[in-house]
Amino acid sequence: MLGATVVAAGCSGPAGDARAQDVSNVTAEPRPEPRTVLEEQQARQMSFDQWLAGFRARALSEGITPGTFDAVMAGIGPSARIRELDGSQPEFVRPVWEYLDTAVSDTRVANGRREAERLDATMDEIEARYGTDQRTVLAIWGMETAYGSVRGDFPVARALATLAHEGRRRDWAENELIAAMRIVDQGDARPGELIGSWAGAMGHTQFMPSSFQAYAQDFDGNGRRDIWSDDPTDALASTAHYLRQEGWQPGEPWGFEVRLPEGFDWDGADRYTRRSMGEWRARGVTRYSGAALPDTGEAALLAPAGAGGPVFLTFSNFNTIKRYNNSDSYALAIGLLGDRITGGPGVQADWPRDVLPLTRSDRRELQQRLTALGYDTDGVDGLIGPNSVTAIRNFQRDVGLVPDGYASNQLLAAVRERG
Ligand SMILES: [Ca+2]
Repeated sequence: MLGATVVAAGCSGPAGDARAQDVSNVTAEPRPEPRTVLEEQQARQMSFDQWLAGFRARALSEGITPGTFDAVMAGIGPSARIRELDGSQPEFVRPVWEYLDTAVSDTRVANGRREAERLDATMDEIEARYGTDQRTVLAIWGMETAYGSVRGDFPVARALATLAHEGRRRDWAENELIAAMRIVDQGDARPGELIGSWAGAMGHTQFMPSSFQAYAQDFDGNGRRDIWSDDPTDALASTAHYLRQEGWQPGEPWGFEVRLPEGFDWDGADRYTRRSMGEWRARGVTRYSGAALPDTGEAALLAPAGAGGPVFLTFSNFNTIKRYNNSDSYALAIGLLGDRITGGPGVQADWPRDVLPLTRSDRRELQQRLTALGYDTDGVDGLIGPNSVTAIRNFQRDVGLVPDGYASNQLLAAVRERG
């Protein structure tokens, strides 16, 4: 979802903030009296029609032709299924290793190698034109739609109309719907071809309509920017174009796994701060193989499961991948999948599968307890950001633990022991 800010389980792709769902902002509307199912349906249907009338005026004022508006919206009503999908929020955080087991499965690697071979010449041409690493483009395709095999079957107009009518992200959904209509007005797709995910992401690499408007490419030169058809050429070129425009640095890696020395200095070593290779070398960091770090580039230190698990240096291209889907786990999966497609080893250190990440309510408890103990987390929101990481590290230092800042079940137990 291009432009997303948070990953929800089960969908991904350039899909704007449909997945930028913070459970703390979701509140049920008060219902003074229960209504019958029929009354509910009538009330909702009426308000949908009211919404549609207002939205039609807005879309036409922004240049959508009446014929396109009416063709795209013909027979469209709200979808209970989409409302349900939009409202679901997982309480339990999936450990990163479980996510990677699925995301970078042997099957996805094998299928990626097959596609890399099949599309070899096309991928070379796309990389030559846009400068974006083709392994990364292949990996995004593999992750978003299993190389085009699961491209979504929701009518995008219905999905976006449901989300706009529902109201929580009305402006966003209306803007995307207008962008979708513009695709039809421009002749790139017919109304019935606007098919995608429940959140409105379309085609092989799951572009939102606004991302399509900004970045889609007619790479095969047939006059249409076609990201929906069985031929993935335009979609892959569009993805390469997107990444390059969002800052891809040709020739730089996304990152790689590293090894830390005994007694590693964790001070200022975190996922937020990029440092030179010289600085990391001075702290004793090597490639996982033991080989020296490269001479150039700047990278941050990512320890997704704390000091007891695999550790990576991540370069600016890692953050560019996150422009596609703003999640460290997603970007790590893309990097690792691309590596493995081209024969790389994948993750080499063992994951600490008994040290679990905390649920959202556990994270709140951790923040409350740390703050009470004098380690200020700057609020109790259940999200572990830089302030919480600093508080955790200060606590860890004071009690003699490795100050990796990782909010695990073991850390929470250690905090509970001290009050
Ligand atoms: Ca084309």
